[in-house]
Amino acid sequence: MGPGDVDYSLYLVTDSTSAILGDRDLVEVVEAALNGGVTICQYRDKVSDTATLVSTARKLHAVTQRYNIPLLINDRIDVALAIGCEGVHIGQDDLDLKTARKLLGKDAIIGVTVSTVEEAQKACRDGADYLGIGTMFATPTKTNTKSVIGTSGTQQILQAIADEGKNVRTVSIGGINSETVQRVLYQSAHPTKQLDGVAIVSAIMAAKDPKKAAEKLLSLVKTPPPFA
Ligand code: TZP
Ligand code: MG
Repeated sequence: MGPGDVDYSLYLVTDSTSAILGDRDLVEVVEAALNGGVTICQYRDKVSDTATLVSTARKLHAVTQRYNIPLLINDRIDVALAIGCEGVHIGQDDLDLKTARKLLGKDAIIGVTVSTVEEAQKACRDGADYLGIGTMFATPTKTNTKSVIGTSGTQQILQAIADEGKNVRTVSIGGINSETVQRVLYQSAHPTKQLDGVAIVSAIMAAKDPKKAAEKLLSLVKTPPPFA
């Protein structure tokens, strides 16, 4: 699977904090979510040490490979290289995209978080495969976000990407759940550039039944809303 073939419809971003994971096993929760139809997964772990990151990433990769979906690592190019997974997701304060590309190669999937038109234009020009556009809505999962941009800010960024003329894929992130997902997709859409999917942490990871939560979200992503 090359970077161009990726299905971004339902992008699971993991969380290892007790507030979201509780005492459940991360790999089991992720596998349940994959069973429910998650199409791409990012291992995001701000609490574990490097040795734990590598061993957990290996376990997650064994599972995502069985489901034939890509596994990306948040922030840590070294961890992605160590386990040989499909790519990384980097923020504005992480190792820069051009250096990440040099280290990981042209076949790696590299995504970048963007909150502004300027950040989106730069990431397009520097060769991002996809952009994580956000923060859509304020969320307790990430409180140090620079900006909450809503559907109108997201639409402006989609327009800028369309103007760049590059085939960069896009997902929205922040506060997306089964109540908000259709509004996010349809109110953000620009006439020539729509979101390819939604990235979700708590609405799947903290759900009592992550499989059911993923199933419901995927069906909402695939269904035009009543207000379209
Ligand atoms: N980046 C911007 S918001 C966010 C990240 C990683 C967290 C999204 O979490 P949730 O629980 O889906 O709102
Ligand atoms: Mg980061």
